[in-house]
Amino acid sequence: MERLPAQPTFIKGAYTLQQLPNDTGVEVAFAGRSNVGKSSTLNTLAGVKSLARTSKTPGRTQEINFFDLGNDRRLVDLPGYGYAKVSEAKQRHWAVTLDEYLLSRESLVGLVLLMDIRHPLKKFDRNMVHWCTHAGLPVYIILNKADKLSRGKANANLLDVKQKLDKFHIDGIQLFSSLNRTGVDEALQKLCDWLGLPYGK
Ligand SMILES: Nc1nc2c(ncn2[C@@H]2O[C@H](COP(=O)(O)OP(=O)(O)OP(=O)(O)O)[C@@H](O)[C@H]2O)c(=O)[nH]1
Ligand SMILES: [Mg+2]
Repeated sequence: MERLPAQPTFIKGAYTLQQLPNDTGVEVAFAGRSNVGKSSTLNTLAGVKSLARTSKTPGRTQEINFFDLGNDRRLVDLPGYGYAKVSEAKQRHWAVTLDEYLLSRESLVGLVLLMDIRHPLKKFDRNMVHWCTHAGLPVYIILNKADKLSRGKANANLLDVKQKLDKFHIDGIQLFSSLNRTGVDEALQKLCDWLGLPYGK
């Protein structure tokens, strides 16, 4: 399968929790540190090049962006965490908003947590995995930008992260690259599973 079986369309960007779309149906959110490739991954999986805005400069996504897949299914592109040049007040706003979103969002069925395969398991990532497993929110890990490493090194890092998260109940972990399409099929399978969409090769 090359892309999701339903074509996503942009619904809206929310800066505050009051602006979120109705909390019905099911949605899957993409989280991770700034610049790990959340928006790019979403675009690759959707099969639409510029659905979510991407950028070489960290801090591109500044709102919680919602994409409609039809039948009350949604994808959610979250703002990146930990970009120093974003003002402290704004970072605090996002930390609180993100916490609240994760805590209260009933339609959220799973979180895709992206990490740069070259720098996995930073403090934010550990906190997120910890939090999700305690809150009972399924978390699936994508080690992104796998094209930046040799296949051997990428697989070694995958194994290492897996082992380090051994005691946590993560839903799965995989390598990914938008550049050479490593792991696209595997990620689509997970998304379809979570969203209740048909999956076919
Ligand atoms: N080599 C490589 N670069 C990638 C990949 N995915 C994303 N990038 C690059 O990483 C940079 C950041 O990508 P974004 O998708 O904007 O990252 P983001 O996580 O949404 O960033 P914020 O919205 O700022 O948090 C861009 O320059 C992308 O081209 C990948 O699989 N491989
Ligand atoms: Mg982004």
